[in-house]
Amino acid sequence: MDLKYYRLKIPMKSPFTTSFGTTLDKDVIIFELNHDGIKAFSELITSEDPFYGPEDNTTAFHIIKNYLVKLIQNLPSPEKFNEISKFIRGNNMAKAAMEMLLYDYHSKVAEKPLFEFINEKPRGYANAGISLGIDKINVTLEKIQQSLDKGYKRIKVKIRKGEEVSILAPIRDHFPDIPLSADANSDYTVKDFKTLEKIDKFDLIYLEQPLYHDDIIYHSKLAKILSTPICLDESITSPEIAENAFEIGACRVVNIKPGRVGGLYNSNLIAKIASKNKGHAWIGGMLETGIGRSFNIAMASSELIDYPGDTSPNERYFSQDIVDRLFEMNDGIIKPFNSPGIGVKINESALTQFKVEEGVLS
Ligand code: OSB
Ligand code: MG
Repeated sequence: MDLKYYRLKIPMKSPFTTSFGTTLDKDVIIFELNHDGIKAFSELITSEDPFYGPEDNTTAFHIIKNYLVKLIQNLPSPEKFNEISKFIRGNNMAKAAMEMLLYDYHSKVAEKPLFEFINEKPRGYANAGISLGIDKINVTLEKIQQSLDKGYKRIKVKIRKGEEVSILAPIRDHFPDIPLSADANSDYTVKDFKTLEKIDKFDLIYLEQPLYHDDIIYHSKLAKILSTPICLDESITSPEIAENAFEIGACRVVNIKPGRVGGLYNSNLIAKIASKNKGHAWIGGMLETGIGRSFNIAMASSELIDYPGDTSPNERYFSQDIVDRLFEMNDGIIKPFNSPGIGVKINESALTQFKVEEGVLS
């Protein structure tokens, strides 16, 4: 088994601002496995800084290089990998990069498209929403109109403390009836419940991760006060926490990012937990390249994923992506590729253009 990595820096089409910072370039690590004529890929969803969650590119790469590479030498099934990597605590994003590499590999061995390989109930397509970063309000209004024209099924906007009303009020004035949500990326605290109550009048489908990145208890208290349903993103790091979050009423909706929960196996378990609790699930994103995106779209093509996700086609993020095939969206629907595994590979000229480092791990 040969394993290589590439570190790339890819310019984003436009800056993406959240409550925790602005992304101008995508600084990403891609893995490429070669074995017996099969080539598999995966993408690490961490970024340079630990601002979304506790891992970053450096910590995750350390875990992969010094702990996880050994565990995938015999190309275990993803389920088996989940089991044998449990003794390494946390570090889900690092684990997910290896787990998804195994999923791509094994679905290629089985000669099945990934969306069929991983989903017990494949729907065959993903419902697409868009996540818009914080901008001047006129820019946001214009981007919303363009997104609606393109067919997106749900608009999500980023908010931050002190700007919730100045962002959401003009949006609702201009677009009274659109399916709208807001994502705070953990910007509020237990002292802000009064402020958060102001959000109820905007009739959002849900409010995403208002409080602490690792909390479910305060979210369950907030959920009792708000009429707006709560969606958890950062806090849901395992199927067990998802189970608890639904049980105590901390959320009615869950944003599943395969990279945040340790991979696709856990993503499926969490989607089932949401459904069992009569909640809702959708697939989020981390501004992935076409490699990570193809895993997200495969996962989003399951019947268990009932809400539109942050799964835009490649062109929304990059003028030049690093893959040989691009997703297309029609009427807010994106179809996964119908060839084995993720169905995309690296475009060599884009790789040369954006590569800042490469190396061999095995
Ligand atoms: O919280 O969902 C988030 C991007 C980076 C970090 C966190 C988040 C996001 C997004 C973008 O909302 C989703 C996407 O389009 O990939
Ligand atoms: Mg989020």
